Amino acid sequence: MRIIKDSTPGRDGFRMPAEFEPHEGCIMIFPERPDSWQYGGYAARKAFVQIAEAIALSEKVTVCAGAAQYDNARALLPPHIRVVEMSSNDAWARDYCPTFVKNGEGSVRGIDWGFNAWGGLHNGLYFPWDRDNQMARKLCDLFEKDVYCKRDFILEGGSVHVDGEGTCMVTEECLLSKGRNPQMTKGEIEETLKEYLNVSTVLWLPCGIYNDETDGHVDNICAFTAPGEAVLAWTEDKEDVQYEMSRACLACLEQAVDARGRHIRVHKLPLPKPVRITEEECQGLDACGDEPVRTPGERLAASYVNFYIANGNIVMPGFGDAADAQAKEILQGLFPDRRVIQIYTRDILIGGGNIHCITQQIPGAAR
Ligand code: KQY
Repeated sequence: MRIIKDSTPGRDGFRMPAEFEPHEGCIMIFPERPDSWQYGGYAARKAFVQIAEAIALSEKVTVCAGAAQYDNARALLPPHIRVVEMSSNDAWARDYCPTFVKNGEGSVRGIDWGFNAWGGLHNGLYFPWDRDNQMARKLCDLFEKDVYCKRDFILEGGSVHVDGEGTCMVTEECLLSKGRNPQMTKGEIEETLKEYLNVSTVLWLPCGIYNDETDGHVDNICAFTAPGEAVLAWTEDKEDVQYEMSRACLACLEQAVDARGRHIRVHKLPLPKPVRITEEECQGLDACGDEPVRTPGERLAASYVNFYIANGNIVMPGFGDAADAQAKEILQGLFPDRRVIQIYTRDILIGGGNIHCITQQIPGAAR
């Protein structure tokens, strides 16, 4: 594996494909830390296994597990899912596994962004994050992909979405947050995204989902479903603080023009009723340091937008809410060639994210 420090994907003709383009496979990390996953992570691991199995219906899945969980991961996951031992600080594959880019000949490389646990010493969610920060490089080695070193730029995979045709979508709340790249201007951040994702247009949504501890990752509020089309997390409840946030994003999308000169067709995806953590769930979370702790009644950043697009399936969250079925129906309509599988993910939501946050696709040649 070559570590590329003297060039960029843009210069070399590599671009980040959209998630709905063909995959070679998917990477996940087995959950373990007891301050993220309630009651030692038993229930979260069961949900991770269901998600891995659903994705493995149509593409190869590799699960990284720390030494302490390796045997358990190997026992819980079926034989066609590969398990490799790899240390990490937590299990957010989207955010610190490599962002992969591809060229016209189908050659794939990784990008190794800097990772500082969603805000470093300013408002990061745990310390240390050194093992997470090594993962992109280790995985590129494992998958035999050369890797662009961009560790001087803090970026999580969940904070960007691309349409594969020159457009990238981010939120100002996240990319301009003080804990990431405070020394850079908005223009400089935009130029970096253009150069590394090889896009010509960056759409800046104002914000993400209310109380999302990632500072409003785009992957929880809005996602491309096809070139020129996106789903947006939506509520009609004017009393909900999310109402104005989603409206502000809609207003932004309605006046946006993408890299191909298209107006974005926006599909509203209903939000579940506010999901709040219970006293009992809070009691199941260990305290492992000075990280923020959850308090009973705290609203969790539940959103159906946090789904994964596999080669032959959509794997989406369910919350046991009345809107589960409607959200599933909408996604099925938008992806008629892929069967939508809905998985109850409250135990992942308690950790601070959902299915998209715990998966990372590797682009491939054919579907
Ligand atoms: O991408 C994400 N949603 C990760 C959230 C990390 C939460 C740590 N408890």
